[in-house]
Amino acid sequence: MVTALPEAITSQLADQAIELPSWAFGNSGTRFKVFSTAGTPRDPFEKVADAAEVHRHTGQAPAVALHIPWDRVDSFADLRDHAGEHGVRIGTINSNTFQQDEYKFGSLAHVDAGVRQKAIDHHYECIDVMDVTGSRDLKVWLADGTNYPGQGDLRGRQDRLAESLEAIYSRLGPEQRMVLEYKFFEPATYHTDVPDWGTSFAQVSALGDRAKVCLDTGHHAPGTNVEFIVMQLLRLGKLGAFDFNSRFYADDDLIVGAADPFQLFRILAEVIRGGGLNNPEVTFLIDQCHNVEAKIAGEIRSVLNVQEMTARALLLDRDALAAAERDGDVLTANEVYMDAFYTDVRPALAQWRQSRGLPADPMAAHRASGYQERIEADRIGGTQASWGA
Ligand code: LRH
Ligand code: MN
Repeated sequence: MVTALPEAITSQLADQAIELPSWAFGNSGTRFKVFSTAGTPRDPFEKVADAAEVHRHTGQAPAVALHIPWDRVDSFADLRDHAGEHGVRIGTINSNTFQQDEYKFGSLAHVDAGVRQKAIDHHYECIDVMDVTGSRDLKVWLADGTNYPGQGDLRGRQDRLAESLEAIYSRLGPEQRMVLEYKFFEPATYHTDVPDWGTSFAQVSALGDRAKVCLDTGHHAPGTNVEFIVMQLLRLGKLGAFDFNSRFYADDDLIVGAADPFQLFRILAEVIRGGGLNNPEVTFLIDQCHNVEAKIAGEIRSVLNVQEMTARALLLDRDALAAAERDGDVLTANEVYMDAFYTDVRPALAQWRQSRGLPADPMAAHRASGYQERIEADRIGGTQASWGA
């Protein structure tokens, strides 16, 4: 355990900004059930207010990512200003071409030009939203794929996807970016058109400098060395964003660091090694669903897990690691690595937060604020927000 963190570390933690997903504040679930929860927002304005509650107590979550159409409003200027009044801003805009009948056999990779154009037009709508909210990133995740061998021409789909992405990329403003998210399966079960980092890298590299890869930590085959992919994408200058969460089996979208804290530590160690921490090129976004646990508290826990593991990874004695590597001293190298992981930074972080005028224990502060009780009392009636799947 460390009682205090050196300024060299706290200054980096102070700059760490973690984007929250608007959809984590709405109801979500599985194909079996989407549970409702008292106090759940009924609209994007209430989602933004809940995200601001997380930032109020942690000081590290200054932006909220939106998902279109889940967060479609009459005036995005009003939503932008509402966010500002709550001390946060609108971040990444996520497109959605996975919930309409026309997209049964795909969207940007669909064999029918009319369906592709519909999907491209949806991304143009998202870019229009970005123009109003001042968002830099358009995040594209596609459910496109097939369920049976022979169902689709894998090569033809890649070529059509490339064409569609080019049309979208060419509409971006000079300060705007596209981040293309990959996922090895689900909902498609035989092949997914953007299944891995290599495919996303190939597609975004063909587009240009303002197209990058989005790495969702829950989107890899079991046993994948995710931190190796982080290292490589940073090395190639193509890591644009993280979707942080954790999983035991599939794309569980659980609280980041909950299922595998050591993996989160290893990922953050490569982020720091590769110059990805507090790098404006690399967005830290949380992408989770709180199916059974309290949503706002769940997001606070998530921000704290990323912060705590970042602090531990910043404690890594890289000179000792390099020396051990040079000497072929495997066990010493691993010992140095595990020392940092096993170092309890929580008391030092609590003290540091207090020194910055933030609550030592953000979770306790949230619970003491009565915010959850207030929204449960106020948000009666209306339709609770959800994925609408
Ligand atoms: C797909 C995904 C993607 C989002 C959705 C909410 O699994 O990770 O990032 O659009 O979840
Ligand atoms: Mn994701």
